[in-house]
Parts: sequence; structure tokens; C-alpha cells
Amino acid sequence: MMKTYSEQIKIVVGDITTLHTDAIVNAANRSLLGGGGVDGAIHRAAGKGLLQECMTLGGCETGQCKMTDAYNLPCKKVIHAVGPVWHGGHQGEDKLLASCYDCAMKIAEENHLSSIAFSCISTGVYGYPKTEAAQIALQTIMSHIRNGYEGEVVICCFCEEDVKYYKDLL
Ligand code: AR6
Repeated sequence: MMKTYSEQIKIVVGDITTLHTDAIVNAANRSLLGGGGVDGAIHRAAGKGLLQECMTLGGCETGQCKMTDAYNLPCKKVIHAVGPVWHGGHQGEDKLLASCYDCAMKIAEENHLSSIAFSCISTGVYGYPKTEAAQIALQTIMSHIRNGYEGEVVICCFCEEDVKYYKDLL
């Protein structure tokens, strides 16, 4: 059956730590040792086991991802993505943000994950403009769907206002 891309993409509002998808994508920093925002919420909800596993990973480069178990979270896996800090847009921020989504989708494909939920990487403390970030997120996700990813992709917005950036594009 033919699918339109947006049938596989769902936008939800809420706390990503409550989602039961195969994986959730964290907006982490290069240390992978926790922080504020969604990263802090994920570490608090997952419990100490997550930090212990993250300590074995040796950090992660900006634009890349690493996957861990989910411990006390209701999802099965956590994909930790390190988004770029926004410096005005002339330091390759767009490529680095696209690379985060690309890397997370590749991990989902390689591990046969049937659903993946993204937080809005870099759009909090890291200051990435939300319209541009939503465009990059959807373009990258859609290119994976076009190339055969059949699972469900959830975009988890933390507040209702953020939904419009994605809805307008879909
Ligand atoms: N569920 C879903 N989304 C959330 C949640 C939650 N529980 N909490 C916040 N958000 P941010 P960044 C949204 O700042 O910009 C951390 O300290 C939030 O509204 O968490 O990539 C890391 O350790 C925003 O839309 O991540 C890094 O040091 C989005 O998540 C740094 O912040 C991302 O905001 C990463 O900054």
C-alpha cells in the first residue's frame, strides 16, 4: 500500500520520558553524562544504571549518536544525540543537526526499531532557531522514510506552541 510520508510521522506534546516507543532520542552533550533539559529528565527517570552505562561510552562527537539501554524508562532504548550549539548559523550547525537525525535514523534501521521518538534536539539551551530545526528534522526523517524505513517516527514537543513548527511543514 502506498503511504504518504506524514502517515508515519506523529507529532505529540508531552514528556518524552513517558513514551513507550522502541527508542527515544535524547538531546545530550558531548560528555553523555547528563545535564539539564530533556537530558536531565531522561537521566532522572531512567535511574543510575543509565549514567553508569554512559560512563563507559567515552562521550560522543557533535552531530553523532550513541545508543544505550533504557533502564527504568518505558521505552526500550535511548539514543543519545549531541546537537550543535547555535552560533549564528555559519559554523555548520545545519549539517551537524541533520547529522544527528540521520545518525539516529540509521541506528533505528540497523537495529530494526519499529518506533523512534525524537526530542527537539538543540532547540532548548543550545539555542537553535525552531523553524530551521523543524525543517532539518523533517527533511532528514522523510529521506529515511523515502528510502525504506517503515517504522513510526514520533516528534515529541514539550509544549503546544512548538507543534506548529512541524504541523506547518507537514
Ligand atoms: N520531554 C520532551 N522534551 C523536553 C523535555 C522532556 N521531558 N524537557 C525539555 N524538553 P534541551 P538542547 C525540550 O535544552 O537545546 C542539556 O543540559 C525543550 O523544550 O533539553 O539540545 C544537555 O545536557 C526543547 O524543545 O536540549 C546539553 O548540555 C528540547 O527538549 C544541552 O542541554 C531540547 O532542549 C543540550 O541542549
